[in-house]
Amino acid sequence: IAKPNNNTELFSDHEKWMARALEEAWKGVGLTSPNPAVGAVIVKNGEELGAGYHRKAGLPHAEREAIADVVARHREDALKGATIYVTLEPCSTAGRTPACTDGILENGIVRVVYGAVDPNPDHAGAADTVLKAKGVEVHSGVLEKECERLLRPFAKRITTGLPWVIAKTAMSLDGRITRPPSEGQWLTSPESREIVHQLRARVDAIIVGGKTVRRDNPRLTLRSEQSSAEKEQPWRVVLTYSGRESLPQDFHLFTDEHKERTLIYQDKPLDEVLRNLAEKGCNSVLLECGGKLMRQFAEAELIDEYQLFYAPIITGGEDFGFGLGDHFKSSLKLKEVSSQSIGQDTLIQGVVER
Ligand code: AOF
Ligand code: ZN
Repeated sequence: IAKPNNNTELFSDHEKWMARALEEAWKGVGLTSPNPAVGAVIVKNGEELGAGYHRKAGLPHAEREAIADVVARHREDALKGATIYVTLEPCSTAGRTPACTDGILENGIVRVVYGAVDPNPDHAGAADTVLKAKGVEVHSGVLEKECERLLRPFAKRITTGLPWVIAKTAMSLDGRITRPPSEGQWLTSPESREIVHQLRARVDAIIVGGKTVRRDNPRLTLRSEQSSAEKEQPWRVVLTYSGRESLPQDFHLFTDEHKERTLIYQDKPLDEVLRNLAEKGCNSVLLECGGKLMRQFAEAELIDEYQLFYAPIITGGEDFGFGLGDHFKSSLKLKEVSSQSIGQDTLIQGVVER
């Protein structure tokens, strides 16, 4: 379907600048919980005047970061008559920080283009009314899908009280998560393990079972270059039936410099654990557990996204990545599926259809 001719220019321009705003927003992924990752760009006469992203809850929102960037690089009145592109609808009430709609109005910005409506019921859709009443032109829904994708973890928590759950498993082609005992512990290549580290930097908590802890004595930490003053170490969550005493007290999780970021849940329903993590401000969690626990999360319909790393080996053995047992009531179906080569491995990603 052809777009209306006279709009083609404007439309593609909006998308171009929104793509820039998304680029800014991505810098904040993993840093902003319980807030969303948001990016903004300010444009006038076809030129970028400044940009910014939300860095941390309690710090200025993306819009105010971008405004401050323009003021730092140009004169303050450069903002008069400008357009702001923001991945999320600007907030219209004060929270930890003042309302962004006020910042937009005070600085003489005349046009607001945003991607996704704020899933936060305090704001959802309110910006349009507030801004239009003061004569600001508002466009919404530009690159909406991409903007919503970025917001998913926040949207899930704020609308359901549960975090966005990513299940990560490294497996042999026959679906096993351990190798013959005479071989090393790793199934996948160093390249895949690097991707897993990047994944950890995007989430707020990592969940494993007691069995994995006993077997691997994992650290579940970010690499030093990924952690910073801004990025807190994700919570390291251990689910156990037999309690903390059953886990070796000299293990990394209990002795290293992040030991206060280790949480133990004993005998708790999985949704209760997730709810509790959401209450602590987690928008997203990563499951790095073994087959049995992974299966329980899947059966309880708590998994939102899969990241499956397949190593080009066939191992046999008993440790299936998704546990053993009867069929599920019905298959989980994935959408937005992609596959890519990572070193020798194949990564298959997908989002669970609900
Ligand atoms: C952000 N960053 O760039 C935008 C947000 O407590 P506050 O003041 O930080 O407000 C958080 C809410 O503001 C958040 O739930 C979301 O609805 C809205 N927009 N939040 O953290 C941003 N634009
Ligand atoms: Zn705001």
